[in-house]
Amino acid sequence: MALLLALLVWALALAGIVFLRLGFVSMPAAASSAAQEVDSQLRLTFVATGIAFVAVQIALGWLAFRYRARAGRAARHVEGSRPLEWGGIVVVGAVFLGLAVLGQVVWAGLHLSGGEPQPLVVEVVGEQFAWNVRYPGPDGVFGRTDARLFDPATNPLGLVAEDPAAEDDIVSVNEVVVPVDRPIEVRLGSKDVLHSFFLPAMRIKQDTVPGLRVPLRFHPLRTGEFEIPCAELCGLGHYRMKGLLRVVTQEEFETWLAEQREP
Ligand SMILES: [Cu+2]
Repeated sequence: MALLLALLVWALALAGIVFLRLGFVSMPAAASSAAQEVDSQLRLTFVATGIAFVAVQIALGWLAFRYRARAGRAARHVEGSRPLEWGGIVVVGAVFLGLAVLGQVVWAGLHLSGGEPQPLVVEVVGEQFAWNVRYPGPDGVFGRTDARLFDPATNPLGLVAEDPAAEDDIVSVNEVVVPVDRPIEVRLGSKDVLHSFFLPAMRIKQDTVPGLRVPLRFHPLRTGEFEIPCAELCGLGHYRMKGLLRVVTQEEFETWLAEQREP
């Protein structure tokens, strides 16, 4: 019975490892430099916790077998060991703190540093249930907006027509187009409630908050189309709130921009 229990523990641990290794649960391929950093940190965490997991499962199975009840004598009672317990606390604590500090360094590099110089700036404003996307146009300046001018059909961002800087602004809905291999800064906002701008392939996610413009930076390394789901339950239509990020070549980007400028 004890041997069976030990074998079961080991079989379950092995099944878990095989399940992970075969890639039944895997993230979309990394598509930005930040994603690669996040993935290598995650890999480190998996390796550290994986080694601990295997060691604990082996020990668990072995102890279940070693201290089994035998005919004629009761299962052995173990008092515990102070040095062993303290050793465990120190080792586990050191591993967790070490991983936390390393992870924090990656996080700070992605979110707290000023980012790369001269990013392409795009504004993305969430609303129930769409992403409004705005480019500043040739002048590089976002024109003024006014919430009283919001019109879902003709002026979703409430651009002020009298402002010369607003004249060349380009607005699209649910489609963010950016050139590959260039730093991008998305300025996130919301018209109504909390939404969350999620780019799984870039490993970034940021809540959008009414009244705030929150910068989010990434650097796409390959072309392709990437879904931008809203990752914050924001109302009845939340399930259908998703945009598309298209990472294209510089030439394709310029062509697209020119097309958008035509009235
Ligand atoms: Cu939403």
